Amino acid sequence: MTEIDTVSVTPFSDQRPGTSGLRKKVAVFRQPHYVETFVQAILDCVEGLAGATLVVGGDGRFFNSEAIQTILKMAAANGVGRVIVGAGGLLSTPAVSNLIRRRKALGGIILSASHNPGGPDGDFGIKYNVSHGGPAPESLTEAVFARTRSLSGYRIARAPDVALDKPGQAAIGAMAIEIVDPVADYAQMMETIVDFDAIRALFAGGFRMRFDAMSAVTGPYAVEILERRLGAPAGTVINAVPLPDFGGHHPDPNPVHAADLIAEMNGPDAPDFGAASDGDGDRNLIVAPGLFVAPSDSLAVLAALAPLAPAYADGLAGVARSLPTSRAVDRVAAALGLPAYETPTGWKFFANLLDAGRITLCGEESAGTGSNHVREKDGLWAVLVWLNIIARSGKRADAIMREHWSTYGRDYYSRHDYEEIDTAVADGLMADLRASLGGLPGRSFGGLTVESADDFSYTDPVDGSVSQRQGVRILFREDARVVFRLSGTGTSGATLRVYLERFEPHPGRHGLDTATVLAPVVAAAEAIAQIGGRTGRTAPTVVT
Ligand code: VG1
Ligand code: CO
Repeated sequence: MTEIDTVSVTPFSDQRPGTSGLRKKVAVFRQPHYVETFVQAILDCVEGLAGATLVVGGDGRFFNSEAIQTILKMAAANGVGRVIVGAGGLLSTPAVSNLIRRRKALGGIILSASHNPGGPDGDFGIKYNVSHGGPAPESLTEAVFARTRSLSGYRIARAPDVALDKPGQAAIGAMAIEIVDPVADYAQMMETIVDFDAIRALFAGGFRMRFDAMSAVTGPYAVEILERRLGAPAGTVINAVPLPDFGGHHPDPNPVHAADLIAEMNGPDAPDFGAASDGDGDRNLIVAPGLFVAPSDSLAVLAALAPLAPAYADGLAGVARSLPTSRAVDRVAAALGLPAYETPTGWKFFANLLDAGRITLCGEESAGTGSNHVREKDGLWAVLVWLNIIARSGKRADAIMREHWSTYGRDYYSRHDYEEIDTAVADGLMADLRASLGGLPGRSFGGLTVESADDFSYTDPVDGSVSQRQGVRILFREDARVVFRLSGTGTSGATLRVYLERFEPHPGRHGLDTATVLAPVVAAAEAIAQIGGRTGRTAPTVVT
């Protein structure tokens, strides 16, 4: 008999999940009972746990292995029937979503802080996904938060650590543990979605690609799929080995943190196609030779051309984007007669729409795109669909982007992040901004006149749930827009995100510098929110 310990704890007050699970400094997670309290709260709040199957895996960051051993022992002590865990403790976020669905699991626990840096001084995170494979809805994350503040103890099996280094079977007491190849099921799924033969022919013809896995979880997936199954030359995938500290980098696929890739793609002998993914493999960055593809534009291109991939050959049911994502995809939807939805930030809001069959594709400005094949954003999937589009259309990636702008117009887009600002200052800025909204319409800032201003509230069309205060959006008559919101994934101070965009219909003006086009919008945002005066910052921390 495996003995079960019941350990008494004093609850924590800071375990409210944010945009994507609970995310904190590693030092916070390493406090005694911290992981255990959060995991017990999850296990207490999900229904039907007894005898059920859970999927567990993470992005390989520092503390991944320790957390997984704790979760396995707690799952056993709480009556879980079976845990499917990735060998080495690795599973990308979309691979977890796929396994939950394919194996009809009750849910899954993903260990990741996604794009946040890792290592002993970095960040760690835990997120829970439900039976459809998507992130837990707010009703569940709020219930978990309430539980973390009230529980008095947790249950854990007294058992040795389980060897997870290679696929196989294990057990703790009556609970079966199935250690799976993290890549196999995912790679198999991709073969059913995109045209592998067409992409194989592309590579066989000398097409050159660079994929930066950023020393995070996507490395093994990209090597298996791009190099082994699709025949891309060895070395196509760089930084392919997952490291606990991501080699000291932020595994955040944007032009700032993927600067080497951008430089190579702008160089004299640039490959034909460049891509990168984030810590847990759910985001993607697309770079054409000499042309960075804004994630919002990538979503629009996918919406327009996904039917070139076998899984979408019959067309799309509809599309969705998060509030701060540019309106480029809306223009495609309008042209094709597709329903288009605008949701709050974070994938949990897309899951209901996907489940109800209202949309096929969705995405976010932060380089997350996905479809109804899982209930998470999926970095490598987006890269493969782009390759499929290139292979089937016979066009270069930069030509595809430019032709898209000619057809639909271009939404110049940029995001300005002000990181680690004082929380009280950030809250004050947002509160005053909200209070000022009523007086903004009709006022002019530089050459821009406010058309409308509101605080985005979302009513889920499927279950009727309401999510308020999801971001301040200001629309200008000149077809420009600013969105302000505070990040829900940061771990120190507050991060103010300012999303800026301006539409340009004329093809003769599609080759301009983004910063120049957006300068008046930046000035209007500053005049409206007084960011400099309030935060003391003269410039954003990160511009993407
Ligand atoms: C950020 C992004 C958001 C994304 C979220 C989780 O959230 O802006 O679009 O869904 O990260 O992505 P926030 O609240 O910091 O703006 V991931 O790849 O970190 O799981
Ligand atoms: Co991520």
